[in-house]
Amino acid sequence: MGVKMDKTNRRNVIIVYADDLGFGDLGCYGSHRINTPNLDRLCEEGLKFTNAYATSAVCTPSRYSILTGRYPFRNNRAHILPGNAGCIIERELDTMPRLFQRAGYHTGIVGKWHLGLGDGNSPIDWNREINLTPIDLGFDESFIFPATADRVPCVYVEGRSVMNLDPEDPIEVSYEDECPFDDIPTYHKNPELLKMYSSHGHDMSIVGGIGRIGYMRGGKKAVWKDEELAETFLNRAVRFIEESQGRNQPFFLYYALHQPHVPRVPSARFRGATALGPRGDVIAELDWCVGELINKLKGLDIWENTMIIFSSDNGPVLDDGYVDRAFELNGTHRAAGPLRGGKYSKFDGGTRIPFLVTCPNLVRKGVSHALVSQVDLFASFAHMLGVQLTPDSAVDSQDMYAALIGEDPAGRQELMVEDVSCGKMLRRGNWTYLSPSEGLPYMGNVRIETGLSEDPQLYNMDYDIGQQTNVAWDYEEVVKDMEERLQAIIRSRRTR
Ligand code: NG6
Ligand code: CA
Repeated sequence: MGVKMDKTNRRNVIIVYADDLGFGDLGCYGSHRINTPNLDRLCEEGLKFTNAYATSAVCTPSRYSILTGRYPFRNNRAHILPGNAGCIIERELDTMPRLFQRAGYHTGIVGKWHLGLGDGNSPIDWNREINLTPIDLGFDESFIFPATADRVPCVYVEGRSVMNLDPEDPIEVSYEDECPFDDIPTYHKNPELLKMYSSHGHDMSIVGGIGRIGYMRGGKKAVWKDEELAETFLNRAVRFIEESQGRNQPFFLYYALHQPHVPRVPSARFRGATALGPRGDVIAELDWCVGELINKLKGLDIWENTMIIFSSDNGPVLDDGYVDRAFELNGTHRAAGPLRGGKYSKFDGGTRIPFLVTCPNLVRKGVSHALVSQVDLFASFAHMLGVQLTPDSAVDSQDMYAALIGEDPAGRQELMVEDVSCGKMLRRGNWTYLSPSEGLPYMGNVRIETGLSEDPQLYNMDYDIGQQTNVAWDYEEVVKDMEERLQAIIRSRRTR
């Protein structure tokens, strides 16, 4: 585990991870209708990737991969989790923050978690210390919300405990279909309390005037205010960075933004910031958060010595279950850029995401077409830090350090991604191969093409970035080969 301690491998590292931000949502990726000046500036100062992928078209599995260096299929619980799920990362598993700890870093997480809390042996008691949180997985400091902005409990968890909990007003959470609490406001019983309507789902508890997934009772003082989420997380991220300055250690921060996931509730300042309604406004707010972060780094004079990776956990969706006029006001904006499909989808819109890497004097400026996966960050950081990985660490992570800093224009030979129902896509060179699977080709509620088909699909991304022309019948050998390769990856042993 030899760690070389020269200045170059003692850089601070920040991963800024957006939630449901699409390949076309940022100015630097072609958006004209949402201004993102801060991310565009970040892009200008670093490297913009055009062929970077999350490992999944939804949140939990992508987050599992980034933090463990494993493809989601290696964990059969890596699916969109309810807010009361046990933690799906085993306590013993090597994690990215542990890697940084081994290299002598101070580590922190701020923002969305969505990987479950508690060891799962008994239901979580939100009124006590939680026995398995990010603190047990390599983060020295942790300030999170448990699942998503649309799932209860709508509270912050700091370290092991719910923040601002009043023992006189204990929190109870249920994900049963029927509400077990007869004294709480619910969507169908108390429509007069709603300030935002559901278009599908989100009709259980009402918290802060918004219908949520799951039922929650109590915890009145602990409940977050949706319009304050962005600033609360930003302040915590800034506080973590400031406090890290007092230490003789570099830091690693995983800053998981909650935007632009539903429900989209910007702070007053960003209400109406764009012509696209709440979805555009929260992207403008997200951009502001990143700008504030950069200003902080510059103010502390550590910008030169900090690497930032900015990305998103999965592709975009307009209507994800609330009536917030995302479709009506979208106009000509293309949230997935030229890609087909979006969140949930096996088409590239589900998993090909914005991916920016900056680090002055290290990362080249410009555009990289290298093929990289978020699962690769783990092994790439190990390289950067000079830390040897053990055979069972980050088994799917490839060392893409040279690609990340702009020295290798090619990156991976191939990578695998999953759609919401765990169907597989293999990208190899210019080919995308979508393995046959049952299911509807279109998700009507979110209006997204799933990419599901009982026929094999093969697209040449060089000529057909929008995946319009299936050439599987013209290249039967390629199809056969790629299907075999997918099966081989799935069967592969869990060692590096
Ligand atoms: C879906 C939710 C959606 C969103 C998603 C998870 C409904 C109808 N839809 O089940 O709103 O919460 O789960 O998103 O409830 S993710 O980005 O965290 O994966
Ligand atoms: Ca997401």
